[in-house]
Amino acid sequence: MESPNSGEEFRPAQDQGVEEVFLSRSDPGRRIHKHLQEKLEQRRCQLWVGLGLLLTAAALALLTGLLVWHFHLRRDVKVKKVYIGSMGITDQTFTAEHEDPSSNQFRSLADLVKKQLKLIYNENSVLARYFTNSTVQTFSPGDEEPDGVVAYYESEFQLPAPQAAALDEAIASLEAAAGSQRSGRLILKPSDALSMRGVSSAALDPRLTQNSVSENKPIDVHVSRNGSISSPGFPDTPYPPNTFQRWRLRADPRHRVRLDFHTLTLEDDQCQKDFIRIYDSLVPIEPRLLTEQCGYPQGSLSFVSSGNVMLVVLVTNKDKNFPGFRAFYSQIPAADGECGGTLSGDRGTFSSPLFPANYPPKAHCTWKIQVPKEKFVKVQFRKFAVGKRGTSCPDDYVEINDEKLCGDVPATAMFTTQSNEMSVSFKSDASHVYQGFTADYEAFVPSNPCPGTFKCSNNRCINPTRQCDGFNDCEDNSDEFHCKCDAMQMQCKNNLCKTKFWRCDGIDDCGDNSDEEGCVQCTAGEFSCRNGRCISDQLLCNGQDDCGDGSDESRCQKSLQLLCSDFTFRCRSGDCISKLNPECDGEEDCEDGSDESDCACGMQPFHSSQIVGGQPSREGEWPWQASLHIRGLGHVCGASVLSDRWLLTAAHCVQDENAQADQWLALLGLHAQGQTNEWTVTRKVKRIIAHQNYDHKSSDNDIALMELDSGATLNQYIWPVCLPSPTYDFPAGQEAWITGWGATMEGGTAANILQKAKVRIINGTVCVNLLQGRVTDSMLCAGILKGGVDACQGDSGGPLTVTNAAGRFFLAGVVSWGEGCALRDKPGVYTRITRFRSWIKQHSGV
Ligand code: 4AZ
Repeated sequence: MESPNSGEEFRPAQDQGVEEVFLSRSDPGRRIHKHLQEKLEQRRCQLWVGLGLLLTAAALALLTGLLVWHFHLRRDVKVKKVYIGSMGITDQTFTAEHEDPSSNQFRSLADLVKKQLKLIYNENSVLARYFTNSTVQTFSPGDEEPDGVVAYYESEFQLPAPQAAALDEAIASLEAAAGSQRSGRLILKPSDALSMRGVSSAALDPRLTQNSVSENKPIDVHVSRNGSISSPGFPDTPYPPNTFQRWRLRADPRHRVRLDFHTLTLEDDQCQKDFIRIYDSLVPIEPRLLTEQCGYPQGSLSFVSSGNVMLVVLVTNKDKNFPGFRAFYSQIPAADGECGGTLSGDRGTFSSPLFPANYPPKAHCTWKIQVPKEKFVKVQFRKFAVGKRGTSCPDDYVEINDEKLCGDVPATAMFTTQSNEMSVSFKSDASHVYQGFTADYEAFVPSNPCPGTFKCSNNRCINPTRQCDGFNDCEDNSDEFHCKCDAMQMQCKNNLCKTKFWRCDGIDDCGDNSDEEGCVQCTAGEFSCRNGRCISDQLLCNGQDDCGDGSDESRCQKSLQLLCSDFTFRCRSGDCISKLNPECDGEEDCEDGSDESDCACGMQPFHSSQIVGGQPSREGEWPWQASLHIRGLGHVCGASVLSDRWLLTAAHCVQDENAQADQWLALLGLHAQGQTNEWTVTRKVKRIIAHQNYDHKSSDNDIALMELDSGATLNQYIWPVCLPSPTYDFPAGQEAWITGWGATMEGGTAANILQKAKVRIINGTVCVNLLQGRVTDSMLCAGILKGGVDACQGDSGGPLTVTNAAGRFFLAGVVSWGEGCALRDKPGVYTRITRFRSWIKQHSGV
C-alpha cells in the first residue's frame, strides 16, 4: 500500500478542491498533474475501504469469539452445589454403632444409602447428569417405626451455573415424589436397595459453610436422660469467635425432643454474624428450621421437635464479650403434643399444643366447642402468637368461623357463633414455630349476652361498676362513652371523663392530650418556672438563674457553668452545670470529667446493648437485685447492690427484732429462690445502718444500709446499680422497673423466680391526693393507676429503677409501702433516693 506521501505531495482535501477548480481552467502540462492527482485519490479510497474491511472483520471475529465463549466455553464453567437431606429407611434396625462413623455398621449402611441416592438421582435426567457424590453425616432411630433408621446425608452436584435453577427444581420434585410414595420401594430396585420412607433435601445455608468459620466436631446427645447443652466456655468465659458448633439431639422412638433455654445472650446484630439455629432434623435443612435467635431474646424459648430429633447450630463471628447460652434438654412422649377434641360446658380454656412452650412444627388440631342448645359461643384469645405477622397466613394459623388468623390478634377481639357449636382449628407447617395461643370460650344467651354485667361494643362483659369510672376497662373505651362526668372528674375534649387528679400530671390520660392543655399559667413565649414565676423563653439556658430557683437552667442541652442550685449537677471540682441528669450519660460535661467517673454501674449483663402483674425476668437481667433472708425464715425483703460490700434496703425491713445483723443472710446473683449456682454469692451481714430518722408510723426516711461481712466478687449476675445525684430528675410519666420475689397478688404467696414489672413515675401532687396526704417529700410514687401492676409484700427494700439516655439503670426508689397491692388509684410508694444521696455517701462511702 502506498503512503499518501509517496510520489506526490500530500495536501489536505480542502486545499485539493480549491486547486482542482484552478486546474480545470489551466494548461495541458497541468493535466498530467491532474491525472496523477486522480490516481492518488483512487488509491486513498482503496486504502480507506481496505482499512474499513479489516476493522469490520476484526470486530466480527471478536464477536464470534465472544459468542462461542459465552455459549460453549462458559457452559463448562462449573459450579458446585451441595444439598443436604434425610431419608427414612424402614427395613433396617438402628443400633448404637450407627452413630459411630468409624464402625462397620455405619460404613455399610452409609454405602447402601449412597447407592440408593445414586439410584434415585439416576431416575431424573438433570440430577443424573450433574451428580458427583454423596456423604452420609449421621443416622438416627426412626420415630414412627421404632426399628427403622433415618439417614442424613449431603449430596454434591457439579453443574454449569445456568442450570442451578433446574437442579433446585429437580431436588424439590424428589421430596414431592417421596411424599406421594410413602413406604414405597423404588421402581428400579436392585437386590441390596433400601426401603425408604420419604426423602427431603434442600440447599445448604451458605452462612454455615463460610471459610472463616472453623467447624467443631458435632456433639451427639441422647435426651432420654435430662441434661443441658451450653456454648463453649459457658458460663466462665464468653463464647469464642469464628465457631461453628452443632449439637445433634436424639430422643427415643415415639418421643419428642424438648429444649428449654435458661440463658441466651449472643451479640445483638440481627443474626448477621452470631446466631443460634434450631432445626427439626439432624442436619441443617432450611425448610426444617424452627427458629433463629441472637441478641437477648425475650418470649418463649422452649422448643419441641415434631419427630425424635433436633439440631442446634451455633455460629459465631465477632470476638466480643457475650456469654452464650445454656439450654436444658429432655424428651416428652409424642402423645403430650396431641391437641384438639370436644369441649363442652358453659366455659373453659384451650391452648395450642404444649403452650406456653412454642408449639411443635407439623401440628394439626381441631377443637369442637359444644354448649347447651339455646346458647351461642364466644371465644377470646388471652395470648396469640401464631405464624408471621402481616401475611395471609400461608404457614401457621388458627381457623375460626372460616377466618384464618395469624400474627397478632388483639386481646380485644371476640369471636362469636350464631349457634351452640363452634369449630376452631390450628395448623403449623414444617418450619418456624411461635408461642401459640391460649383462648377462653364461654356460652351466652343470645338475648342477654352479658347477664348482670355491662356489654362492651366488642362483646366483652365487664363489671357494671367499671362503667364511666375513667378507665378503659372494655379495651375499646366503650364503657367510657356517653358518660356524665361527676364532681371529681373533668371532661376531655373527646368527651371522656377522667379523674381531676390527672390534670396537668404530664401524662396524656384523655388520649387527645386535652387533660394536659392549658396547664401553664404563663403566656405564649414564656417559660413556666417550677416556683410559678414566668420568664421570657429567651432567657432559657442562658447560664443565668432567671427563675430564681434554677429551673430555667435545668433542662438544657448544653452544659453551661452556673451558680449551684437544686437543679444543677455539682462536679467534683465544685462547679455546677446546667445539663439535666448528666451523670454517666456517655458525654463528659464537667471540665474535670467527674460526671462520667464512677460509672461502672447500672448495666445489664454484657452491654447488650412479686410483684403483682409482672413477669418472670431472665437470669442476670437485674444484677443489682439482692434477696435478704432471715435465718430459718428464708426470703424476707429485697435490696440493691451498691458495691461489692454495700446493699441498700428499706428501714422497715430491719426494724425491731430484725435489727441484729447476725440474723441476716444476703443472697446476690440469685434468680430462683432455693436455687443457688456457681454465680450466687451468700454473705453474712456485718452491720445494718437504718436511717436515724426513720419513722415507722409515717414510713418517712424508710432506708437502711447493709454492710456484708466480706466483699462479693462482681460478675455478670452481681453488679451495682447507679445512684442518682441529689439533683437527678425522675419526671412524672417516665417508665420505671420494679423487681422482686414478693407476693404475686395481695395476700398471696411469694414468687420463686425473680419477677419484673414496668410502672410509671406518678406526679407528686397527684400521689398526695390519691393517698390522702400520707406522701412526704422523701417519697416517690410509681405504679399503674388503672391497677393490676405493683410491688407487694416481700418486695420491700428492693429497687425501683429508671434507665438514662445511655441505657444505664439508676436507682430512683426503694420499695417502701402502699395501700394494698395493685389497687386502682393506689400507686406504690418508694423512698426517694435523691434525698438520701449524701446520707448513703456519709455512711457507706459509696
Ligand atoms: C409490703 O408489705 C408492701 N403496693 C410493699 C409494697 C407495697 C405494699 C406492701 C406497695 O412489703
